[in-house]
Amino acid sequence: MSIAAAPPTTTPPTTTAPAPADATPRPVGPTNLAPTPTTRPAGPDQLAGQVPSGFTLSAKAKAHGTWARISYATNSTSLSVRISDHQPILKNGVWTEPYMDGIIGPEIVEPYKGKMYYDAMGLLPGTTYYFVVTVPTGVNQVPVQAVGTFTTLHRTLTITFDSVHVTNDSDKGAKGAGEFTFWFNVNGKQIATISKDISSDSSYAFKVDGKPLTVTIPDVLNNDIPFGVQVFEDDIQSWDTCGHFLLPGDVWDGKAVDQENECGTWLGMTDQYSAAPGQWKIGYGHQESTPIDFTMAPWKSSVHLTISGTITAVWA
Ligand SMILES: [Ca+2]
Ligand SMILES: [Ca+2]
Repeated sequence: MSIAAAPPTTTPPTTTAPAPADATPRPVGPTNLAPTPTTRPAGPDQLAGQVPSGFTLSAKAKAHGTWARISYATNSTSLSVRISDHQPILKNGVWTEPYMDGIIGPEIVEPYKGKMYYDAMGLLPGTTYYFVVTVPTGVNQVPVQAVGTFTTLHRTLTITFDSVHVTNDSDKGAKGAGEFTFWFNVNGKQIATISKDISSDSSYAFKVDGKPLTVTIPDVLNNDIPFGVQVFEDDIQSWDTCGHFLLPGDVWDGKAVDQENECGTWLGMTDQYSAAPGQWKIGYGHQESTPIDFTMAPWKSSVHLTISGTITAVWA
């Protein structure tokens, strides 16, 4: 596993003008978004009576999937960062967000040596945002701001059902290994069926055609992804009639069967991947590229087993 995008290790530029000579092409908005206040198309220098504040500022953004890092350089001891999905406008010489309800911020940031950045968390994937960084200045001083835009990365989700560990196959003594059938369902679709005899205190790694049991879902934006496993342990004898239950060879209709009788044991287990941005969990925020492990186990049953799997988000 790896974090896809390591934090920048380079020190941000320490001069203010012109724009920082970073190698990253600065995205261009629908209209001219000035990269630094020094290239402001109109405003401060046309405002009568304003004097330079002496503050310097430059800023740039690096977008991830659900967060972005705004790196800046300034000689100010304080500044504010505002992130919005609305394009800022230049009004009376000041960059402002038209709806004044930024998605994030304004956050007051106090720069100190070694941490000249602000991480905007809780963003949506595949979405364009704008940032406005502002150094507080006096009313008679030329505003010191940096603006820019970035687009968060798209998410491709991979769900892998790794293995099952059976602690009790429900088939006592000489009845032999449990005769299991597993139906796998992801996002409302059956993706695989596997039948396998597995005895108590043993594990089985799921394979389909010799490959891991994996499903990939492209471009997961803000929709949660449900998934589940249906299990049947077969005890059918020749004289039993179990016609209306899910049986090997059937297609799972999505209804969870939770039943135990002389014909066998049916279990339904479900879980879901939450697409909402999170901050401090594995698989979210700074750890958004770290695989999430999951397990599923029935609560009450003569069959005791645990299914293990992994969910991985890839951002591009
Ligand atoms: Ca049984
Ligand atoms: Ca059995």
